[in-house]
Amino acid sequence: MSGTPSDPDVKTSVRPKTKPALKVERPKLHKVILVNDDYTPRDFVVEVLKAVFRTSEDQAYRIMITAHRKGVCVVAVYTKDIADTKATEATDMGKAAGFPLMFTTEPEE
Ligand code: TYC
Repeated sequence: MSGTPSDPDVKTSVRPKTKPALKVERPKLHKVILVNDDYTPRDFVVEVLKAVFRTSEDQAYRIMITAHRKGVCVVAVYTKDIADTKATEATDMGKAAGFPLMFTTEPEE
């Protein structure tokens, strides 16, 4: 049939494989790190983790107890803006309640 794919006169076009003008780079991810202290109640840490990082109760407890035992625990990774915003928001929740709870950020390797 004329003009159909089976018509030997209709050639399938081949797109030239050219390099993109700019490399598309993945944004570097930043870790949010929970730091242990001697004063913030465990339950409060768990509530902050659930509220700011949207973790389950179980996951929040595991993160809290890891920081409690080892000194620090990676909570999650995000692009830099989101990691910094969440670390500040979570640290401020501790401050507002009178606790020295601290979250920091650092770039992933
Ligand atoms: N160490 C605190 C306590 O015994 C609990 C705690 C855990 C605080 C983790 C901060 O990042 C933290 N009450």
